[in-house]
Amino acid sequence: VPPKSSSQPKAVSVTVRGQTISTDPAWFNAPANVLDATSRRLHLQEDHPISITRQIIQSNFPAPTYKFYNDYSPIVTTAQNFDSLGFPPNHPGRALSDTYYINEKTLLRTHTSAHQADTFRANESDGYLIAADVYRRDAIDRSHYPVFHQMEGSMSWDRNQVPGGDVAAAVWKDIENLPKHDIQVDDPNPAMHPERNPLQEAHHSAAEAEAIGVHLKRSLESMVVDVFTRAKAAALKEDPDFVDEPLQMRWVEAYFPFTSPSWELEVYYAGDWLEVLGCGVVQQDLFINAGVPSRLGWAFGIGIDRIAMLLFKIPDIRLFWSKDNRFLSQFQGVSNNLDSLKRFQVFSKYPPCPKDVSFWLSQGSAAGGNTKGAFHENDVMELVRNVAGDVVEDVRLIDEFTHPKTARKSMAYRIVYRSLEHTLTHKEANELHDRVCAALVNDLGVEIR
Ligand code: FA5
Ligand code: MG
Repeated sequence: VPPKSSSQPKAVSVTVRGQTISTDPAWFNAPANVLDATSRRLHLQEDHPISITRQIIQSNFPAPTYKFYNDYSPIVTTAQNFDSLGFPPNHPGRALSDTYYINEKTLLRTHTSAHQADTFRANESDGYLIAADVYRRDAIDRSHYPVFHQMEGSMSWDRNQVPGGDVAAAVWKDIENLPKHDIQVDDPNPAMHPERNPLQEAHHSAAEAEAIGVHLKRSLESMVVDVFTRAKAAALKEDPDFVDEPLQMRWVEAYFPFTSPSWELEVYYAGDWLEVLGCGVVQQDLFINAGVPSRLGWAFGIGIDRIAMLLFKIPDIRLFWSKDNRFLSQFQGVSNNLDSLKRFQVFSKYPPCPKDVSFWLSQGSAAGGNTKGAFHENDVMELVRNVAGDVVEDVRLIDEFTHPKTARKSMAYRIVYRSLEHTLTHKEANELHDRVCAALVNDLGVEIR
């Protein structure tokens, strides 16, 4: 149960996309700005960069091999979001500090994987893509926002439908038909690791898992290469002398409860490695529980916003929520003609306004926990977002220590305020910061130093 707070949501029910759900005060923690976002559906809004990016990703996974599902409701059950995917009961992702709940069993999906089990059960095609808005209590910076968009993808082969029941051979044949690219992708780790990333040996052979892994990685690499090729073509249209930074990608070992082995793909962007997706070989229990035990295959989940940032060179994830015409008008007509893509022109760069706040935690609330009364960093993030809205660009812990005598814990955060639409005056920034400090005291019970 999160700490009681004055900004705590109080409604007895919420209506999301026409569905009314009763709230449970012990669980309900979705603030109004987050609930409002459920009606935006940016991934379906014509000529919106999120929607354009969805279309480009989709074009790399063609119908009828892949079927597209773009309209699943964001309201799901804990069974869909966690249990069906093998999340253990104590998994941190289930905590109120990380997830927006409506009541004990109902939440705003935290990932598009919430629809994997249902889509496998429907069994309407070998492959599928699911694009949707997802919700998480998370850090605040230029690549994290509490609402973002994911594209889930999966491809599977039915043992009973491939020649001789030889899935590995069938997958290798399909690999030959995938688009080829000539980018060198770093992939330093072995395909599988006996403890961290094991083969599901009760269900398939190493040859099958390896072939599925290659098909998965090649499909995703080609998609990223396509995104970069389109971005480059757009830049060259305006500037024939344009020279792009070479595209750099690398595979990193990962862990998800619903895939094994698992990987993440990172792309080098603006001086840093940016994680763009997670993926892996689907845990066979998902297929078994969905009534399709003879299928095996892969799944991935991409952050569409992150790909859109790479594609358009958009410097800040908040821009996607902007209703400013200087932003939206730049993408006009692109949904109907993806080749008319233009390079995004930054229309403003207003100065940042960094402000620090340090405070003592209230007695007995150790940082990092998420049981009753405990301090959790995501509570700070959300509180700042609730007060300052999209004017907050970044929130970062810059110092923490425990007083040697009193054992009280002190934390210091740097909050960067910066509007995307105008220059913040000192007065505006100070007023926002004062309200943030007051809310920290009121809602989290801290003592400002
Ligand atoms: C998942 O959500 C898994 N469901 C992905 C998956 C699907 C794995 C199928 C295996 C099989 P993760 O939490 O890493 O994984 O999120 C996936 C992607 O979403 C990230 O790589 C990133 O691109 C994007 N993402 C995550 N958090 C945020 C955020 N706060 N803001 C914007 N994008 C985010
Ligand atoms: Mg991740």
